[in-house]
Amino acid sequence: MPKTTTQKKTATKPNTASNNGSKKHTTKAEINAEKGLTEEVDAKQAKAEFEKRQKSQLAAVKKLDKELLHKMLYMMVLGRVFEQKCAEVYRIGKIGGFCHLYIGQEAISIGTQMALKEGDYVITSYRDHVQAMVAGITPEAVMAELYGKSGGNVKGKGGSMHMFSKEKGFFGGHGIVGGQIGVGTGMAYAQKYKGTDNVTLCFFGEAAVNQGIFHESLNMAQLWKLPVIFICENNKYGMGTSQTRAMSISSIAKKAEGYGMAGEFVDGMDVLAVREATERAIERARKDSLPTLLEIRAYRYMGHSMSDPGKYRTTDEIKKFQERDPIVLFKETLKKAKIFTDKDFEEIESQAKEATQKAVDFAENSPFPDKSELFTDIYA
Ligand SMILES: Cc1ncc(C[n+]2csc(CCOP(=O)(O)OP(=O)(O)O)c2C)c(N)n1
Ligand SMILES: [Mg+2]
Repeated sequence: MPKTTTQKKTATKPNTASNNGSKKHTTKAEINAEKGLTEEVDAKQAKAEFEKRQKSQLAAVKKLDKELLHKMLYMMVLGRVFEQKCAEVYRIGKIGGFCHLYIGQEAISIGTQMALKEGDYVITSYRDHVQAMVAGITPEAVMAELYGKSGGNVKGKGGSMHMFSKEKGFFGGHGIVGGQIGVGTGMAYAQKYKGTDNVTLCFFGEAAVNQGIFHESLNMAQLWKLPVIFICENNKYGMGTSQTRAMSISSIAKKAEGYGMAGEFVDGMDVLAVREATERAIERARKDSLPTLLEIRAYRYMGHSMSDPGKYRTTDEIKKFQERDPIVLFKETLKKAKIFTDKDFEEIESQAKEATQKAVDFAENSPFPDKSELFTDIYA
C-alpha cells in the first residue's frame, strides 16, 4: 500500500498479517494494518483540503448562474435525503433484494450529468438511484421501483439495480461489474453513426477497471473516435477490497495514456471541479468526437450494500472524508459568496424532504405488478 501523506506517525503496509509476525506492532495504524484494515488518517489534513477546495469553488461559482447553482444544490440534497430514506425503509423490509447507496458520492452525478443537454445518454452500475433522478426520472418512480411496485420506472420489475428510462436517455442500472462499459461505448457509437453531436456518460466503479471490458472499450473508443466520457467513480473500495490491495497502480486517470486518450483526475468532493472537468470532456466529445477518461475520487459513507458489516475500514477513515463532505463544502461556498443564506438552505432541505416523503407515499400506495406482467417485456 503506498504511504499516504495523511499518515503521521508510521508507515503501514498491506497485509502485514502475512509477515512473519516477528515485529511487534504498537501504534493504532500498525494494529489496524495487522488486522487488514486501511490506514490511519489525519482529520487536520482533511480540513486543509476542504479549505483549499473552498477557495477554488469561490472562483468557480462566479461563472454559473444562481438558478443553476440552486438546482445543483437541491439535487445534491435530494440525493442525500432520498438515500437516507431508502436505508430507513430498507431496514423495515419495504425494499427487497440488493440496495447500494450513493451517500457521499452525490457531487459526481450532479457535477457531471447536469452539464448534459437533450439527447445525451447516461449509463451506470447498480449504484443508480441518484443518477436516475438527475437524469429526470421522478423520485416517485425511483422509490416505487425500489419497492417493486407497478408505479416504478420499469414497472417494479427491475428494482434497485435496474433503473431505466429510454425517454430520459438513462440506459440503466447494470449489475455485472463493468458490463455497462461496453454498452456505453456502443451507445456513443450509435450517436456518432446517426450524425448527432450528442455524447454518452458511462459511469463505473474503480473495481471495474480491472475487467477486460474496460480496456477493450477504451481501445475501441479512441480508435473509432467515439463521443463517450468514461467516468470512473473511485470510492476506494470494490465491496470490502481496498483499491490498494487490488490494483497495481493507483492512478486510474493515467491508464488513458495507454490508449492515447485524454485522462483527468478530479476531486469528487467538489461538485464545481467535477462540472468543469466534465465540460472539458463534453467539448472534446461534441466538437472533435473524442473520448475522455475521468477518474473522479469520492467516498461512500455507507456500506457497499445494505448488508455490508463494514469491517474492512476504520471509522477514522470515514470521518476524514466526512470532514470535507461535498454538500457541506458547496453550501459553505454559496454562503461565503453571498449567493444563498441559511434560510435558503432550510427551504431546500425541507423541499427535498417533502419530495422524498411524497415518493414514499406514492410507492406505498402503488400496487404490486399484476400477474399478467410476468409474461411481458421478456426478450428470451
Ligand atoms: C462480473 C462481476 N464480478 C463480481 C461481481 C460482484 N460484485 C458486485 S459489486 C462488486 C464491487 C464493485 O466495485 P466498484 O466497481 O468499485 O463499484 P462500487 O460498488 O464501489 O460503486 C463486485 C465484485 C459482479 N456483480 N459482477
Ligand atoms: Mg468502488
